[in-house]
Amino acid sequence: LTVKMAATSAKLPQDFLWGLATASYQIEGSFDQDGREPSIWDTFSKIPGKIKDGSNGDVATDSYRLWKEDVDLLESYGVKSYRFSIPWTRIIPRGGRGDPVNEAGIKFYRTLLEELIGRGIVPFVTLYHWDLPQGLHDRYGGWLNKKEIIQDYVYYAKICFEAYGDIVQNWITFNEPWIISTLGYGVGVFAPGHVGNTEPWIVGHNVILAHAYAVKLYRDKFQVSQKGLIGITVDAHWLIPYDDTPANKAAAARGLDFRIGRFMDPIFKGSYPPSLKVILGDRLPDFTPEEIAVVHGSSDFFGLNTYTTHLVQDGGNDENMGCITTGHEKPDGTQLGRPSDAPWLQTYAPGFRSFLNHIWKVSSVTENGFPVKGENDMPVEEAVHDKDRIEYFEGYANALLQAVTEDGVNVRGYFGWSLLDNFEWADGYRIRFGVTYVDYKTQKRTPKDSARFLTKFVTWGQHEVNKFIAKLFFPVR
Ligand code: GBH
Repeated sequence: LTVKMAATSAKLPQDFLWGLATASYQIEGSFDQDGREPSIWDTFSKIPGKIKDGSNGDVATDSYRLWKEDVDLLESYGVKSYRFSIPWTRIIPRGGRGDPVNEAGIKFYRTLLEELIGRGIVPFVTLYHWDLPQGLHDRYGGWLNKKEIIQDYVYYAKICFEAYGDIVQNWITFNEPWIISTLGYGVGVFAPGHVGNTEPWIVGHNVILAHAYAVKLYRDKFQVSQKGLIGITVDAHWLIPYDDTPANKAAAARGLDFRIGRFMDPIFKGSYPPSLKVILGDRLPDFTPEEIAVVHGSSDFFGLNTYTTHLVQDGGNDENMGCITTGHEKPDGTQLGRPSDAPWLQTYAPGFRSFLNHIWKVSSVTENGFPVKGENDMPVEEAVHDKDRIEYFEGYANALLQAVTEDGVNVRGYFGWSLLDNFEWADGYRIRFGVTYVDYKTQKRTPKDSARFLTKFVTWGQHEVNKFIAKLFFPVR
């Protein structure tokens, strides 16, 4: 296996975190064990027609039982960090601040965290990766009910800070608020499956506030002693104008306003991007002065999940993206990059470098990965030779190195998606993102070539940086 490094004198920060990521509902299974109650994804995935292959996360990769095997894999891959999510439904199964806390759930993640730390793997914990307790949705409308949901989310966060904050130094409040609000409450392809053009903006607003008040609590009560970082992760494709026309250039900028500025501008700049108001008018909620004071500055880092680049043209009526149309086909009819198994994703590493430069404050790329075309139809012996995924990671990791070493962008971590093939939401099990192949009948895990590639890349890169740092990355037990 050869590893081509663009920047041989790579200087990544000493504490740069190379890692892999997962999320609870996509891997855990054991949906009714140890006191767990349903989330909106349990309910949604069981509605006929919502998941392409009719599957759900009842078993997934069985990681609630096989978690130790997964930690073995992480260790064998030599990653420095593991990003996973804690499901609210195992901590407070019915969700509310008056509902019982589940000791079995608390204990499970404590054990997992201690195991990771014992093996020198830094945990990066997401508090919410889409699995809202169904109880809260039924009781008061979940994310639509500002007054209730903010208090319940902050209470849930508090339980986690208390239970794990002494050993968790990296918190992500929310994974991808655009997906939560827009795909869940507007387009309806994700849980809870609502369709409409008002709810997404209310939900997005409430998620920002829940995030901000949880961060305030962390900073007021925990950060001084626990000394961790807390922030939020958004998702976006890098957007390039289809051509040089002013309308398409403006469309690309507007698309970024709607996908990430919608969340990151209130947090980093103190207000929504003006382009939102133009299109949404009164449907965009306002922050009170007291609220915006809490929201502004409420993230210690800019978490970014990004997989691909889209070409943008002005027009269309998809107001969720600011009335733009996107695709991968260039004006000359050729494709931007290599197609994957998911229609929305093509390889385009130069776009990644541009994106990192655009968000010069970026602190952590919290997801980045590739489903090889046709992989699900291959036998395992073939699937593990995932050349296209290696090419993808190689291109993106080198783009990252260049952004840091040549462009001076401050990137602090990189998490490949994903440690395992897993439940790919509405696509079910048909699309595989893992660097580890999972046989869903036996739950046997087989490392793919891309896992070994990442190990080499990380090892080699650190070795070049400086042998001492290499030791920090791979603590000898
Ligand atoms: C990440 O979201 C998620 O955080 C992670 O859980 C997931 O497994 C990973 O992506 C891979 O998809 O265009 O209508 O087909 C990234 C944002 C959200 C982009 C869903 C693709 C597909 C919806 N993704 N979206 S659609």
